[in-house]
Amino acid sequence: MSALLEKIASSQKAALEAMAQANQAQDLEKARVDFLGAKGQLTELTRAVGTLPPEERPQAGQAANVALKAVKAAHQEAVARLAKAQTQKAALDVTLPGRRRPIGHQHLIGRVMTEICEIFERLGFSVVEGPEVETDYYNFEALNFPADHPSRDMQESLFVGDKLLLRTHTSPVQIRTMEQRKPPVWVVAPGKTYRRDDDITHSPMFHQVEGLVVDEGVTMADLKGVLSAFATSFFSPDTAIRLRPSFFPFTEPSAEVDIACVLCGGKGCRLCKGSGWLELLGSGMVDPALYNFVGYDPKKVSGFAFGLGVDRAAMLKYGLSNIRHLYEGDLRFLEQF
Ligand code: 2NM
Repeated sequence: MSALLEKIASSQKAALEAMAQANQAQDLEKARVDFLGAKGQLTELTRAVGTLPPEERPQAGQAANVALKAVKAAHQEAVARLAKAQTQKAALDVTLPGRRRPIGHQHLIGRVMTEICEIFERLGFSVVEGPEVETDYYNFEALNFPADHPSRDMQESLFVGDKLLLRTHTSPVQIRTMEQRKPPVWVVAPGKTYRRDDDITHSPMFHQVEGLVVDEGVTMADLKGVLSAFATSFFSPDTAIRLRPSFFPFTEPSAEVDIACVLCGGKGCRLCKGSGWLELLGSGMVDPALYNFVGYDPKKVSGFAFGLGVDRAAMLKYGLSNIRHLYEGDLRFLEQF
């Protein structure tokens, strides 16, 4: 084999390698000029075929043509490969908007608590707050609880000291308010409350809104009117209420307030256990004994009070069967509100 044939073969090999390895347009262009340009290696070798003795020319000419064809094809292939990489890069559109992070929202309990307070504010009440760690005096004594009342027991309440406990209701806030203000008093006290309770319908920490109205000439009719207005506003405009006799140490008389069942409307179903009614809150006329603790004159003023479980109200309004749904932080539950 002639020396020229060998040179053509090795130049073809080098050209194919350079084309295949080119990852940038300018590398590819350099390889094209080096091998296929006017003064490129393969171009020169092809030209050199004419200087061979006539009998060697056909074989060398054919080899040069085959080499040129193969290297040109490799060049085309490399051009296409680089163009494709370029469009893939362009597919990353940096002007597209970013992925949105999900935004949270206020917890169902907080929202219902706010909603309840707003209803009472529209009725003329103002919102008052107080400490969650309370003294025995404000939590029990001034609320007319006898010394041997079962809820004063360690089994029922969460004590943090001898005469200090986590408040078992927000009523102490009402006592503190009466100490500070003269009648007329129209207040609601929302907040966290604590009891030694933990089952499917009880949580050791729960939420209450308690209300208190004290003025001259306040009667049980006012109590029923206010609580009826609340029930129709919170549930639906046709929600009926009824008062059932009950007992609380701080009210006399006392009444449990029921609403017509939110599920069956009063016909009787599984939720209301066939009665047509659901217990919503406790209430009553403030026991005059309380006025002596706060310096009000029981002969001049009268009032009513009520206590509403926010968790329970939320469960009734949204048809929840298990109080734990409110406290487990499961997004599949919370995202529905
Ligand atoms: C209830 C039921 C009945 C109540 C009483 C008072 C206070 F301090 F003013 F006397 N606040 N809340 C009350 C009355 C609470 O909860 C079931």
